[in-house]
Amino acid sequence: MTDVSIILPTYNERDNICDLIDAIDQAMTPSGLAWEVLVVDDSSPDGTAEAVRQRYDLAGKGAAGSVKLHVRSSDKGLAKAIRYGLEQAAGCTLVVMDTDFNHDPALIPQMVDLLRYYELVIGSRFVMRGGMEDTARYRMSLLYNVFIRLLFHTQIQDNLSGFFAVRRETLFQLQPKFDRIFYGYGDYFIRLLLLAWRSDWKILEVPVFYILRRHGESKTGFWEVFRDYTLAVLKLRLWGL
Ligand SMILES: Nc1nc2c(ncn2[C@@H]2O[C@H](COP(=O)(O)OP(=O)(O)OP(=O)(O)O)[C@@H](O)[C@H]2O)c(=O)[nH]1
Ligand SMILES: [Mg+2]
Repeated sequence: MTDVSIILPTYNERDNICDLIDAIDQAMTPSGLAWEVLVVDDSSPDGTAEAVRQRYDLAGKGAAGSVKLHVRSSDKGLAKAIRYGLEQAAGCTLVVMDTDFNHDPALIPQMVDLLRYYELVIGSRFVMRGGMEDTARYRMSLLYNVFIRLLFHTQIQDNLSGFFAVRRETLFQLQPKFDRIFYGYGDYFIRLLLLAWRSDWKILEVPVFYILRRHGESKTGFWEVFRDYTLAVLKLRLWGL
């Protein structure tokens, strides 16, 4: 039985992915939980999948931790990759995080444990001790989150972190709405949180401090993201989910 599945969407993360999996291993092993990592790679041209294949025994059975690799060649994109990972996962608890060290893997056991008391635990830059090394982006994200909170009348501070833990049975209550949640880029997280909020889930935000990505390049330009998220948010406000 797998206790925890950690979904890692990747696009051109060759120089981060193995270090991150090793860091997850270090964080999870003392917890005594059986875990799996699912790398969901959208055919990265930089050889991300190959790096994973070379480093790990992908058929490894019986170990407390295992690594699985899924390479997708159609219907690409961050949100769709995450949905794919969630649907392939075997764990009772599901965790989603970025692969570039923005999200601290050391927090995973604590987030999983807190699901004893909460239905959704999210990493948040905007609660005490949360933050971002990139201060300009921190301020802009903070403002943007205030905008989202005001627009939807929620109390969630970080609607864009994309770092979360949830029990499978809780998340899959929303399965009939997955098509309406999982598309686009990080805006899927706004839709997921809004539904969770409206479903009265108990949500906890734990502080996460984003360090700069270790290697590789961001897939997102600021203005492009700003435009896409604003369109997504307005669509959600006007037409709902
Ligand atoms: N499978 C898949 N993963 C993606 C895709 N686009 C981005 N990712 C992954 O999603 C995560 C977030 O992407 P980032 O480029 O770090 O985006 P960001 O966090 O907004 O930007 P920076 O932190 O500034 O780099 C990373 O793990 C990426 O590898 C995609 O199209 N498919
Ligand atoms: Mg990032």
